[in-house]
Amino acid sequence: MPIVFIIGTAGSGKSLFTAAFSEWLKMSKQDVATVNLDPGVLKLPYSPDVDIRNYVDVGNLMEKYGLGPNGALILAADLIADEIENVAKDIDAANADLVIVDTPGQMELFAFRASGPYIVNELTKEPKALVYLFDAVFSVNPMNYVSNMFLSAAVYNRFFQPQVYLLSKCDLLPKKEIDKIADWSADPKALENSIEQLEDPKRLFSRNMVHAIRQLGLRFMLIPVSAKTNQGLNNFNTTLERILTGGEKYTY
Ligand SMILES: Nc1nc2c(ncn2[C@@H]2O[C@H](COP(=O)(O)OP(=O)(O)OP(=O)(O)O)[C@@H](O)[C@H]2O)c(=O)[nH]1
Ligand SMILES: [Mg+2]
Repeated sequence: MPIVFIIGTAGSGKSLFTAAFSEWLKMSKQDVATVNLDPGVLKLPYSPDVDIRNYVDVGNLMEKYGLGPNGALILAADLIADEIENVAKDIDAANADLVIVDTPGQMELFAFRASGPYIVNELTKEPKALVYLFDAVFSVNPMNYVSNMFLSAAVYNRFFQPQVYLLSKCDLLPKKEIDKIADWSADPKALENSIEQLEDPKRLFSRNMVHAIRQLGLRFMLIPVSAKTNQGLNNFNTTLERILTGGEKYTY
């Protein structure tokens, strides 16, 4: 069964998007399973079919090793790799046609330690994709947007898997602003224009960053979505189906 990993900076909307998209798929009778890979999360907006917290307990780690919350989270992020067989077994038992994986809150614990790429590579040999969330409220500033592009390129460099780019929480901005951010992803010149209009002396550096990214050949279209209004889910799903199944539905 194909697997999609939801990734993004802390608070970018990974968990709520996992909830909204899985519910939306279920409404169209698609057979989907959700996986929580965040060992530190206390409350989730969905009931995961597979939950890493059954195997890795951050509270226990703090007690057992005398760690603070951050140290325990780092240890937990490393330990989830040891549980990959259990997670794979639970995913198999869920017997769905598509698996959505909600990754740990702090992206660096997943993307920039050894366990994340190991899990993505080893969990399945079936088609997979990463979904990278750009938080719309953060990305509305062109320099923040450029920083996020760089982060997403760094994530791509770690996983080397097909990556889909979402503009999350787009219900929080006026349509005009959302269109502007989407334009930046479609047209680097539009992004450069917005950067040039800034008074900020840092804009020269941002402009050079845009050039560097263009040289990497990383071109992508941001898909605006909202986990509150379900806007953009159809569009996103079509893109995902194309990548994971060559355009077929997951469930017939
Ligand atoms: N308005 C609005 N709020 C959202 C949306 N998605 C997420 N949020 C809110 O943003 C906050 C963070 O959302 P989460 O889904 O927990 O984000 P996350 O990336 O899983 O966060 P961590 O795992 O804690 O790093 C919550 O208060 C959500 O209610 C959205 O589409 N629209
Ligand atoms: Mg989360």
